[in-house]
Amino acid sequence: MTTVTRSTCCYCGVGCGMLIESEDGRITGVKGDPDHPANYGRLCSKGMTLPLTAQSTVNRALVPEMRATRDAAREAVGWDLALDTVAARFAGIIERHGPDAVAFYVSGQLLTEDYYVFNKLAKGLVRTNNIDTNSRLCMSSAVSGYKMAFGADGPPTCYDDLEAARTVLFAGSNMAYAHPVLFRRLEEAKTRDPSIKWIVVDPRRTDTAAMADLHLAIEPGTDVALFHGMLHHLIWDGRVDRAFIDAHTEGFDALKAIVRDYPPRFAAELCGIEERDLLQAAEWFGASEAALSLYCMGLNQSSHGTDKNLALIALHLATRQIGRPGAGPFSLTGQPNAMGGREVGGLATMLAAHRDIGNPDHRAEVEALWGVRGLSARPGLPAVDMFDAVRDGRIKAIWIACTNPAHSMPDNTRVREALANAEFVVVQEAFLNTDTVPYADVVLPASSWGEKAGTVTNSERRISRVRAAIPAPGQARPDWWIVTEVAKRLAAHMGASVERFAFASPEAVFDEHRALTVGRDLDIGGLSYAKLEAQGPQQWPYTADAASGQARRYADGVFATANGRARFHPVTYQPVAEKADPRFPFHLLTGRLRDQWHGMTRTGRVGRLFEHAPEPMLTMRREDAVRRGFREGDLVNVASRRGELVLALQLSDEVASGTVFAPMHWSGQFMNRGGINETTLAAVDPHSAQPELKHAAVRIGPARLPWRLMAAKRGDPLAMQAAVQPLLAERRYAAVRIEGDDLLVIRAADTNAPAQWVERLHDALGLPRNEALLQYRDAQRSLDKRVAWRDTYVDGFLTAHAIEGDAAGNAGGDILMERLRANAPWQGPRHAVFIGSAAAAPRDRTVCQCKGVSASQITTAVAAGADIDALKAKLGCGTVCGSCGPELRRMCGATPAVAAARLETV
Ligand SMILES: Nc1nc2c(c(=O)[nH]1)N[C@H]1C(S)=C(S)[C@@H](COP(=O)(O)OP(=O)(O)OC[C@H]3O[C@@H](n4cnc5c(=O)[nH]c(N)nc54)[C@H](O)[C@@H]3O)O[C@H]1N2
Ligand SMILES: Nc1nc2c(c(=O)[nH]1)N[C@H]1C(S)=C(S)[C@@H](COP(=O)(O)OP(=O)(O)OC[C@H]3O[C@@H](n4cnc5c(=O)[nH]c(N)nc54)[C@H](O)[C@@H]3O)O[C@H]1N2
Ligand code: SF4
Ligand SMILES: [Mo]
Repeated sequence: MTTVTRSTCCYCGVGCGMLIESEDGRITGVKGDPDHPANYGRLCSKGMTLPLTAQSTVNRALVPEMRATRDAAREAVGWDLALDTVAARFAGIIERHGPDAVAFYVSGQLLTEDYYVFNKLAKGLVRTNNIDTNSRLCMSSAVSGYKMAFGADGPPTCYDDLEAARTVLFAGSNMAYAHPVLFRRLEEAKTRDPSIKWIVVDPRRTDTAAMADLHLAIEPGTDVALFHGMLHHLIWDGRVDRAFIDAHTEGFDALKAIVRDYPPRFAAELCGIEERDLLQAAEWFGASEAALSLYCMGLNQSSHGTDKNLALIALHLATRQIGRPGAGPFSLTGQPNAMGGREVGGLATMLAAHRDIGNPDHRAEVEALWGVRGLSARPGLPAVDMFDAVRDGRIKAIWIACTNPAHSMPDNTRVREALANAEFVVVQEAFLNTDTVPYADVVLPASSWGEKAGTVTNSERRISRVRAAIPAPGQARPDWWIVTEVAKRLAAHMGASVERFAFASPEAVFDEHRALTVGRDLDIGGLSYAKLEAQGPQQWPYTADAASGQARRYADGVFATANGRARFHPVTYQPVAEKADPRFPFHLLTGRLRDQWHGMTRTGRVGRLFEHAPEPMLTMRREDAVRRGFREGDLVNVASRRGELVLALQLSDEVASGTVFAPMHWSGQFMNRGGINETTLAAVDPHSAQPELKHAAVRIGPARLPWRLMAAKRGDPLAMQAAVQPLLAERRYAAVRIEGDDLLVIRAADTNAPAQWVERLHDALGLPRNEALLQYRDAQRSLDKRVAWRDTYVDGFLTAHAIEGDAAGNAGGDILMERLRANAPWQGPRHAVFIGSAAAAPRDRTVCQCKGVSASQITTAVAAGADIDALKAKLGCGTVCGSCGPELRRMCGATPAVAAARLETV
């Protein structure tokens, strides 16, 4: 019997409602919830494949683990011992060194209830504000921007504005990849009404940009100059709303004095774009009936991210593009519960329910509600400073939950040094093979998507229920439970009341959180689990006397500042923290791919999700590559002042000359190094402390690695991946991926043939060493080819192959790969399996994952005259989740009216 459980997707901030299907404690399927107001039944490629990520417990954290000393291996222990140990070690360190000697580093992927108890533990029991989260890397500039401009955090807009907007400005957001279901809503609105204008501000021509009416491919980091140039045009053309400015804002004249220095021509020059394009953008924005801006990491992840937010918000305020349907500055949240984290005050610089640590009245309110005294008035350390403090010993113990900082923090070598240096590290994880887990003294196994219950808040301030469909595997427990169990033990050590953490359920936690919001801007006094059950997901604020939540804020022009006026801030354009120079001449941009999620602990379990981008690549402009003698697929060395790694080259005209792009996703789990953050830098924004993850200066050189290996084997891909993972770091380049349901593919390269490594890989993969193995060695050409047969060649099925040697001799790799993929008995003589023309076509990229349609099928159809509708009808691509739609359109050559020469007025 199939059970259906209503829940929410655990990936992005769109917050799609999902119906999880399960049978006998196993998740069997998932559908979009037709009644959820975020997605109305839609899901993207990642959401649709969630059940596939939950099929196996390989690499899941199933039992608590501990190690006796730093050099010892971790061993399984009971929950009681693990919880007692964490509490005792924290208590000891707090007693010896004070509360600020411990820290908590948590995540926007925790549920609100998990987040709440962590925050209460740190701020209310330990009395340290050293609790920060990966949202510092993600949303903190948006938080600073909103607070400085409007007096309170949170977007004024809602998802219905996507359909009501007449001009949509995407600023540093690749929504086609990062918020796909909302992008579907925008696509549909524009199809219905093609007069809607899209402007995309992004140094890269992303799939989002390729669909725009106007793509402003600005130089990295120049957004403030662009927005000021646009505002300059609107001011001196008399297009600002002086009445609104006078009645509802302050600080305009100071900003105007600064904007005077950014005439459009000069601003366009700073941005590296045409002046007429800047003017066109200003016209479409300023004169629109409703202009909506959608912004994300291209603005936030900057050493001037707050300024970028403020300059964009200033455009909205000056033209009164706010407070009515379809208008407003809409910060898209990345993680499923980045908003919930902000609500419970889950950052080192804030208190519960949007209160401030530095405000004695706010502290007193929280003290009264929690029944405690002496909340710390000292702001805690934000992420980058926190790990620096761990590194230099000021912080002795750190508890990390639901995030993988050894991968995702900038300059992550520094973070690894910090973790190696810490006295005590706790990692609360659902999966064991992340780059952070090896540093753990204690691993606390957490239940994860489909197994846990609580609430999350999406980008439009909408609170949805998350429900468990199946029991957690092994002894994994929900995050809120783990935290309260440690908190009770720690309270006992500290002589504090254990009662304060005696929550019986997530609902009890939610009710306490709700009480703290009453009277605040995010008041949810009227909301409860029962109401969410009866009325479905609701937006905040939702006060006790309200019949529903509030879709839009500040519609009356009254803002959350003390005097009710929104504030302009006199910000100026500042360049990126690390300028390109002759030694490091390239601008490195980083970001996301369509089908992978962050460190890939979940998406990396599904073969299908590798098809769109099988290996970690560096994208470079074709001309730049030709000038350096690089070809598509070449391995290149990417080096910054901090670190280096080898990536395969992808040539494209999507990046500008002098700029390269690397995805953030790969880590030590799927490659030999800790990923692109070995090269990024920890420069942060002065207001938000958010690091500049979007930009670093790098040098790109050839990676001279003549020894190559290509191997693949059929079997349980997760088990094989786990066995191979520890070997990856030993090679100069190594990447592993899953193909289909049961193939693991490994590629490696190095300067010399490594002694013994191939044999260890052979054994890790479980290749046979009997007559089921056929091996061919050519010492002269230093070539070694192996094929493994199912059983002993009886039925002729290949189960694996490996080929290694000098690059020149490697031509047979593709043909063996094809023979393995064919999964049919080999017909010829055994030894002939090695022979074949090397002309086997390299594997095609899959564009449509739902229907398995490849790039070459699409290009062939397009060459024969197919348009997007014909592609859908003929090949079926783009007809299920729609995530490939933007790419299909781009492949059809539907190029946007970029750099429209004419200046139209709307
Ligand atoms: N598929 C997928 N979706 C995701 C995630 C994922 O891992 N995978 N993660 C989620 C999370 S947590 C987040 S935060 C969001 C992020 O969502 P987005 O911010 O939309 O995604 P990114 O690719 O990080 O960055 C967006 C764009 O910023 C551009 N950019 C770089 N520098 C600049 C600049 O100086 N100015 C401007 N204007 N643009 C610049 C980059 O070229 C990039 O295309 O995605 C969420 N959704
Ligand atoms: N260069 C570069 N770096 C970046 C970015 C970028 O654009 N460029 N983006 C930054 C941004 S915006 C973000 S948000 C971060 C994301 O960076 P991380 O937070 O490090 O990313 P994830 O891989 O999602 O980490 C979540 C971890 O939680 C685990 N997990 C999953 N479910 C549960 C659960 O229910 N409970 C517990 N306890 N654990 C669970 C997962 O296995 C995973 O290891 O990366 C940042 N780093
Ligand atoms: S858009 Fe995709 S990843 Fe984001 S919540 Fe919806 S289904 Fe999940
Ligand atoms: Mo994020």
